[in-house]
Amino acid sequence: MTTWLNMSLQDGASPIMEQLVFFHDHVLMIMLMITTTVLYMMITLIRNKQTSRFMLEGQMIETTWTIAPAIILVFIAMPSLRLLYLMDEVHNPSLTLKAVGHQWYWSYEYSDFTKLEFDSYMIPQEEQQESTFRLLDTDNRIVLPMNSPIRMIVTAADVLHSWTIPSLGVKTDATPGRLNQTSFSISRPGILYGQCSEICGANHSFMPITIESVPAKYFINWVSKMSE
Ligand SMILES: [Cu+2]
Repeated sequence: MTTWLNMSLQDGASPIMEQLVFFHDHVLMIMLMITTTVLYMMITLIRNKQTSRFMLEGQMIETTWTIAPAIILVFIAMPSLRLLYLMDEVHNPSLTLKAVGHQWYWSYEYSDFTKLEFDSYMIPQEEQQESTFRLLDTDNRIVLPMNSPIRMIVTAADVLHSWTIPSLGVKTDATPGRLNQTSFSISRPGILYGQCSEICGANHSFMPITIESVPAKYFINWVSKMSE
């Protein structure tokens, strides 16, 4: 989750998010390269008093400054497309979780098991404890096994919502009458936090998402306890 003074992205908790962070840093390096070059050129132009009144064209420099940006764009486009297609792929999921957005809470259905579904409300301020995070913790957390490919099905019951976990690199619109699909695998145990990311009404800020990522055997224990 985001902690104090964290200005960058959250640490990746899935292989895809790790790659997204690498890509973000890669693009920032290219931007740094361009901005320093442009800044240098602007400063030299301001400081230089010479003018070339009779120079109307320079074939070499014009060819260079047309082709160079095109090459730089290819170096951004290629890894970007790679990630786009990796994120789109659903790799033979071992579990499916359905999230339904409501005004203003999420409900979840584990469609692989019978009668395993629950609502997940934010813990109100009066019931906060030492261990809970204000506006981020829920009464019923999603429990998911780590290191397993998981398919998310996201939809809504009333208005648009958006199911988001920043550390997994997942943000999927929840639309009434539509099933959106996304997938991820969590690479470490822990609690992951997210919030609805579509302005969905008065309590939009108060429908957080919490995932408990646990080893597979704990997950099986949890499932058998829940379906008793
Ligand atoms: Cu919402």
